Amino acid sequence: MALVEVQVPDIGDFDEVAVIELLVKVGDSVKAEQSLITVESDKASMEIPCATAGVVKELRVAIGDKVKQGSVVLVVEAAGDAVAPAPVAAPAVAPVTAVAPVAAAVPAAAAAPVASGPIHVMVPDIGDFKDVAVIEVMVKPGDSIKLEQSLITVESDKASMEIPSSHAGVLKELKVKVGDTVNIGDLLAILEGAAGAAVPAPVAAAPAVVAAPAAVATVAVAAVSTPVAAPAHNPTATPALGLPHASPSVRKFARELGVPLAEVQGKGPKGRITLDDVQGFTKSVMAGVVQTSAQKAKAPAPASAGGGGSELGLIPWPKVDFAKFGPIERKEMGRIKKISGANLLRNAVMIPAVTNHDDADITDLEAFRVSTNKENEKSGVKVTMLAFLIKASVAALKKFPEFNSSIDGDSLVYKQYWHIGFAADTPNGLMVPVIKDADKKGVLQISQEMGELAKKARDGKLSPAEMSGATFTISSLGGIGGRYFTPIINAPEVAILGVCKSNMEPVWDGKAFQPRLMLPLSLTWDHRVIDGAAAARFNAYLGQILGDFRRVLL
Ligand code: CAO
Repeated sequence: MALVEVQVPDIGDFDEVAVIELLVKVGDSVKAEQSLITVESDKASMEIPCATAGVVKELRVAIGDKVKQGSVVLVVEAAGDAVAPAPVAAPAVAPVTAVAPVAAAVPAAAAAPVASGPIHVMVPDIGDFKDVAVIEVMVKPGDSIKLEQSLITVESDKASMEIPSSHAGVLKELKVKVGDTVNIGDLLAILEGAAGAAVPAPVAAAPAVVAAPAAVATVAVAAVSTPVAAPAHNPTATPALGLPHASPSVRKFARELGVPLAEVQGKGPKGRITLDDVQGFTKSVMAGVVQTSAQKAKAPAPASAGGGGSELGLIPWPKVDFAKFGPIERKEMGRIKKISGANLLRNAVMIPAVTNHDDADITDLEAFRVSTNKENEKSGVKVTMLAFLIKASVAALKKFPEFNSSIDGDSLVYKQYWHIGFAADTPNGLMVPVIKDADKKGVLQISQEMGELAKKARDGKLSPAEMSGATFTISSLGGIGGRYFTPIINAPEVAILGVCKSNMEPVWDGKAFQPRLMLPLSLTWDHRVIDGAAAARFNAYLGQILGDFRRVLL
C-alpha cells in the first residue's frame, strides 16, 4: 500500500488561504474526493478533496495555517493500487469561490468618476456556474454600500461565494431575493452613485459592458477567479459532518466575536446560519439565556461562578469611524494575539483578582549571579534573574500550597507538581512556555531550558505540550523596565507573579540609608482562593528567599 501526499490543488487567484476546519483525523478512512479540510479567503470558503481513497496516516496542517497550491495537506495510505505513490494534488475539480472584484472591462466613460445617478450592479463572471441560488442577501434598500462590499451570497453544489459591489453608493433597489437563481450578467441591484465612487480602472476581461446612457452607468463587476478547488461547500453534506453551514462572511463574523458556529441554529434556507442568527445567538449569550458549551464546561462552582458576564450589563463596544479623524491603517490581528486576547479577556472578567506589590532586596543575589556567570563564561549558559525567581517561587508555592491550586467545581485541586510558566514576548504576541518540574531542577538547568524555550517561542516553534500544564506563571519585564504592573492570571492557575526592573535604592537599616538593589514584585491572586494576608505573606517569604537564597534549603 502506497503512502500518498495529498496537496492543495489549483485554487485560482488565491495566493494563500487559511485552514478553518479539519474534516478528518488520523486513522479515518476516506473516499476519493471526500472533503479533507475547509479553507477560506476573505470572500469565499472551499473544501479541499482527497485525491484517493485510503486511510489518513498524518495530518500536515492545523486550523489557522495558511496554505497555497502545492501545500501538502495530509498523507493517506492509499487503498489497494488505487493511486500511484507520488504526491498528488487533490482533484482540480470545479470552482470556486468568489473574490476580490477584479475591475471589469469598463468603458472609459464609465470608469471615469461618474456623476450622481443610478448605477446597475450585475452578476460578474462566476466561472462555469449556471443558475446559482441566492442564499443570502446582505444589504437592504437605503444602506450605504462601500466599493467591494458583499451584496449577496450565492451557492452552487460546489462552493459558496459572495458577490461584491462594483460601486459605492446608496442601495435604491435590490433585484434579487433569497431563493432566486442568477447567472452572469443578471442585474443585482441599483445604486444611487456618488461622484468618484466607481471602480477605478479596467484590469481584467469580464463581461462586456454596454456604454452607459448619459445619466446611467451600467457596469458589471468581474468577481472572477479561475475555478478550481474541490467538491466544495456542500450544504447538504456539511450538517452530516457536524459542520456549520454558513457563508464566509458569516464565519468570519462569528470568529471575530468568538461565537462557536457549531452551536448556532441556522434559520436560513436549508438550515443555513445567517448574520442575524449569529447576532441573535450573541444577544442570547449576553442576556444569559444561552450558555455556550465552553462556558458550561468552564463554569466554576455556582458559589464562585462569574456566569457568562451577562450580569455585567455591558453596553456595546464603541463603533468609531477612525478615518473621520485622520489617516489610519487597518491590520488584522495575528492568530496568537486573537487567541491570547480571548483568554486574557475571560480571565480578566471572570477572576476576582487583586494585586499586591512588594520589593525584594536582591543585592547579594545579583552579585552571586554576576560572579556565577563570570565563572561559567565558557559553558555558554547564562544564569538569569528569572531562573532564580522560578526557583524561589517554587519554595513559596510549597510553603503556601493554595497558590499552586486550581478551582474545579466546588473543589480546590492542589497540584503536587511545580510547573512554572514564564511569559515570553515574541514578534507574534505573548506566549507562555512552561518549565516542567522546576522543583527538581537547578538554576543552571532552568536557565538553559528557559533560553531554549524562549527561542522556540520567538521562532513560533513551541509545541502545545511545551505551553501546557503550568501551575503558576511569572511575567518578567525586568529586562525592559517599569516599576510595578498588574499581570492577569493565567486560568486555571490562581496566581501570577509580575517582576519589573531592579533599581538601586536607599534602604534604611535602622541606623543609616544603605544602597540596595531592590526588585519590584507584583503578585496577582484569585480572591476566591487566596486572601490578602496570604498574598502578603507569600510576597514577604519570596522576598526573604531572594534576599538570602540559603533559606531555600530550610
Ligand atoms: N532587573 C534588572 N535587570 C534585569 C531584570 C530585572 N528584574 N531581569 C532581567 N534583567 C536584565 C538581564 O540581566 C539582562 O541583562 P544583561 O543582558 O546585561 O545580562 C537583560 O535584562 C535582558 O534580560 P532578558 O529579558 O533577555 O532575560 P530574562 O531572563 O530576564 O527574560 C524572557 C527572558 C523570555 C522572559 C524575556 O525575554 C521576555 O520575553 N520578557 C517579556 C515578558 C512579557 O512580555 N511580560 C508581560 C506579559 S503581560 O503582557
